[in-house]
Amino acid sequence: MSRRLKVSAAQLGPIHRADSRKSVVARLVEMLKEADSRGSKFVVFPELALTTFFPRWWMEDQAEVDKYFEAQMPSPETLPLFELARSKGIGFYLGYAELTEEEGKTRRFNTSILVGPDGRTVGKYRKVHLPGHAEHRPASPYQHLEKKYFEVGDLGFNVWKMFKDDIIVGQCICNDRRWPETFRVMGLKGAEMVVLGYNTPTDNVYAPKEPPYLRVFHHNLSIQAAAYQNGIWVVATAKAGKEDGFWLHGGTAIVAPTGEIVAKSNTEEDEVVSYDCDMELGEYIRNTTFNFAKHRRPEHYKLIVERTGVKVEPSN
Ligand code: CDT
Repeated sequence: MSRRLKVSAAQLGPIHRADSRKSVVARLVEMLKEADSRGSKFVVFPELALTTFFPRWWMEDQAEVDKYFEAQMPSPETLPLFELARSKGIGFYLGYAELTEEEGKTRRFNTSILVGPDGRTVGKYRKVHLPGHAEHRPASPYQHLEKKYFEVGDLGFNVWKMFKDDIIVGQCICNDRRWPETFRVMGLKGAEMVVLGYNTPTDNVYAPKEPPYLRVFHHNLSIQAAAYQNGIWVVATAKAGKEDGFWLHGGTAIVAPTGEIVAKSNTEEDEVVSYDCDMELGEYIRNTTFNFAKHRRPEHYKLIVERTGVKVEPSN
């Protein structure tokens, strides 16, 4: 019998500042029910799926910032989602802002978790590639303050065995998808599927001349290349639409190991996108062109881990 996994990407439309956690969780619950009615066993929700994308605002009062964070997961507000998923035997990925006390220190991360079909959290990831800036830029139409509100993730890129067929699942968050290193590390750990959520502004606040169509093109380019170059399934779920007056692009997509988009959203609202994934499809890619053991040449890749930025070094 072939190994298959029916997944659903549960795209969220806008979540406004005034929206309560309870109302958001009710939307997630509705989408999980829809995914269940389609026979999905895995649901992928977006990055920071419980609140508006708050890093767009400069806030000086830490108590105000902390209202967007979760000190507990599941929390009383999110418990209905966990309970429903467990009762249906569905696993899920959920992004949220994590507030934690570790070794007497308060820490804040942009986090995602993988929850198994039995309701247990099997894996946690803390975003590594934090985009944006840390200082207030009053002249900018909005901020992108992930570097102010979050620490760089400290858990690395890991994979977990999930579901009855022990499918090897990895996770990352938003901006991570633009970096090939993200997927290659998980590919080297045997990932068969990588899931992620994102909040991507339709305009590039750092390059206002970049047209919106290029934003979606770069999103697709990144996840399609990652899927093909590692022979894996990629599920990427957006928070989309005009949120508190600021536009986030949609483009939720399920990408096959061939690099082809096999299912995608066509709205910027709450929308469930599903696909029945053949987990053997990537095998021929992982055994031929991207047979890592046979063809990789790490002795020529050392700079990738030794150097962060560019230093011009012509050989002539
Ligand atoms: N949330 C997130 O990581 N968004 C970034 C926007 C980059 S532009 C500041 C992304 O890569 O989509």
